[in-house]
Amino acid sequence: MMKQFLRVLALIVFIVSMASVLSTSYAQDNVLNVYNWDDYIDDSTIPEFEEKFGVKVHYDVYDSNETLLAKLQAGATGFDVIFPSDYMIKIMVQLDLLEPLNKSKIPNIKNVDPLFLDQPFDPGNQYSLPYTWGTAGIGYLADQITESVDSWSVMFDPKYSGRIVMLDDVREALGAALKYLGYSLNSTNPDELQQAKELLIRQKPLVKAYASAQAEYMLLSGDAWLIHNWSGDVHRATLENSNITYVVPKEGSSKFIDNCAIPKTAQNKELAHAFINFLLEPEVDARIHNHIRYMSPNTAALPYLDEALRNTMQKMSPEIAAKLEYIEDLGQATRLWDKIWTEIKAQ
Ligand code: N2P
Repeated sequence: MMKQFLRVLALIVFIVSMASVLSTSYAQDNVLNVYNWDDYIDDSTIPEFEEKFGVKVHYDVYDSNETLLAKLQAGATGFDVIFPSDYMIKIMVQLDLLEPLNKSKIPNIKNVDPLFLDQPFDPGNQYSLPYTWGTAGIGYLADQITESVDSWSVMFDPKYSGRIVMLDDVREALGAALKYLGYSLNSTNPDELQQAKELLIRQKPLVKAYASAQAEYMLLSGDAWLIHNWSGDVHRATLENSNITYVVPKEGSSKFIDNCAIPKTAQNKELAHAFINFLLEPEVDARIHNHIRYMSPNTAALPYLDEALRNTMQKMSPEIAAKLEYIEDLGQATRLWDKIWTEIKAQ
């Protein structure tokens, strides 16, 4: 009797411990942690991936490259797929934070327009593949701002005090001020940077908020009339309010390519590759871009893109396009930029 009881007990202990071993490995193999920019995916891609691959995706968002970098540098190991911009890929490679991609696991690379491959920030796409691209500029309410808007000057006009929102982003905000002053947005010249700093300090009393993710909603609610923001976020807002207009100022601005990459510390590199490959499926890519309203670097997705979005992609004038710059790594000057930004924010 006693023996039989012990045998049953042993069996129960065995089953419980096997179940916990199995569920641990299940948890590791079947969970993908994605860390993306806010508002950078449609609603069906994640559930569709979860269903197709029988996995669970944890999805979290950030609103600047610097936030993403700080998280990784602070030792966060919970991310399997991230979406740094061009210059941030370069910085992360230098800091040895990225895992080389195994291209044999991403056959959909064939769908990517070669124009967006092999860029100076990642020669040979060893660590990254392009996800989307766009520009920074000004989104405004055309029913409130009746003058023609073609220059950064509106963002410094006291008439619009309390209605102006600037990106909460060191590279973009200081970069816009530098462009308005006629300098490169990658300037490391202390005198030029001092002028940009003074300009932003003079502007500060007019600024309602420094905001990135929320700016589009402030424009939609009418709390802001002029927002410094990225193209897709403003274009998405135009679908809800046709008074909203996006312009790239004539002095020039930033352009970017945001990319999929896998951190070195990722826990599930296999699934991370599968996810990147999934994002590059033509229909998936088109559905995402039809929603986020940024530009797609995926040639195979073009036939599935909304016509309005395709037109936006072709619309930019060559003169303005020539004045756009990619943000670049500032090297040693990063400290000076950060110091200036902190001083502006502290005003
Ligand atoms: C999306 C943010 C755009 C990213 N909300 C700019 N690199």
